Amino acid sequence: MDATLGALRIDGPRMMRRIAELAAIGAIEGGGCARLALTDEDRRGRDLVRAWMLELGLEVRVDAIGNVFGFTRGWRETAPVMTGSHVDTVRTGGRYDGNYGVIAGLEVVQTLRDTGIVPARPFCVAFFTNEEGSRFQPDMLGSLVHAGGLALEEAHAVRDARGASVGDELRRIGYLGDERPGFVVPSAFVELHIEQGPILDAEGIAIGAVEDLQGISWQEIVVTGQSNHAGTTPMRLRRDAGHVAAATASFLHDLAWEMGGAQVCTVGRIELHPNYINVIPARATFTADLRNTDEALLRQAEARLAGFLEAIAARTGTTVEARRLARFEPVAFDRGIADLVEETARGFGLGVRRMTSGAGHDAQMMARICPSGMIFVPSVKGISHNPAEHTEEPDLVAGANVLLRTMLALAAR
Ligand code: HGY
Ligand code: MN
Ligand code: MN
Repeated sequence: MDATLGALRIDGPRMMRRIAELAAIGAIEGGGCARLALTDEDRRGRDLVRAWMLELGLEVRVDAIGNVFGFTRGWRETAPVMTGSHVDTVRTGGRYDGNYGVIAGLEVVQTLRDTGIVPARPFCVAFFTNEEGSRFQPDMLGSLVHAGGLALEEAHAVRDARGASVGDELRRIGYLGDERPGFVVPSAFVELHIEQGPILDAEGIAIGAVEDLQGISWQEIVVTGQSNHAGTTPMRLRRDAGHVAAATASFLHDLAWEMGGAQVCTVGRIELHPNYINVIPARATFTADLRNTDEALLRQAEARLAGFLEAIAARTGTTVEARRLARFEPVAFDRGIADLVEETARGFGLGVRRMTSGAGHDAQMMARICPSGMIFVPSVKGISHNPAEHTEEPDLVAGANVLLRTMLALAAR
């Protein structure tokens, strides 16, 4: 590698300034962000990133599911190397989840522009709609549609808890773009992201070369029982939807411990109706998030949950309806890209290890249409989806330098 390239580094302080500027939009106590997909805060975050893309001289294109792409010259003639992630957050999000990967991509583009280095292929920096899936399900909605995994009309028709649809909200915030989803297929896709788990931080390793990503199963479960007086109703006469929800949450917790390995189960949302201290709940609506690296074991966990719900409904005189919100099988990333990330990290003298992603990412959808991979940097104490989410600046800078070098190598292939 020639001396110029060897000495090439991103501008860390400039990248940190952009991360702070974006984090100020939808800022919440503790240094995090609340920018739920397609809300006004999300629009303001999108507008800022799009303005940066235009300032960098990128050609900005928006597709019909609101994915935003910033291209360097020549992308129509030669398939670009693409990086990207998301700028929507969970309601109690940190400032790095998704945002870091998009801003590091812009930093890569600016570094090359400032040094006059023109890669062998055009570059593209993208952010995808509704990666988090907090407001609209499934998660990774924009990249799923881009990869052809969900029809645009179906995605536009998805509604949030208040009945607002994705299509109407895209129109309302001005991001119902005119490009057809999937209008560009990159030569390769690589996503830089915080690990959001405890491994790199605990092992003191700077870079994760991500080999695969675990399967995800999301369901919404509605239990219908009967409201009754909390004082006068004997236990034998109750049809207590709240009890079923609580018992299922405990069952899933115990199931994950019993299955062991990579199995995780989470009941993240429970709503009781009518939700008063002295009224036996008539209805409980709750979510079940099951994940495993092994598809057969994930199916086993789903079957155990279905069996448990059937039995407890019969025992309690309640009815139970489960609705699938998201279901993605485990994904293997491109081995060659994982090797390249590992080699690039070592080239910088950084510690690196292969690993699996516990979280879902847009890269798992891009893997359906092109060679894709991910680069992880440590999350302090593994905390994420929490305003306290933190990654040390040297780690953020190291990750962006690995992204720069990896994208150049992919362009040269
Ligand atoms: O749920 C996930 O893994 C991702 O944050 N959407
Ligand atoms: Mn993310
Ligand atoms: Mn997330």
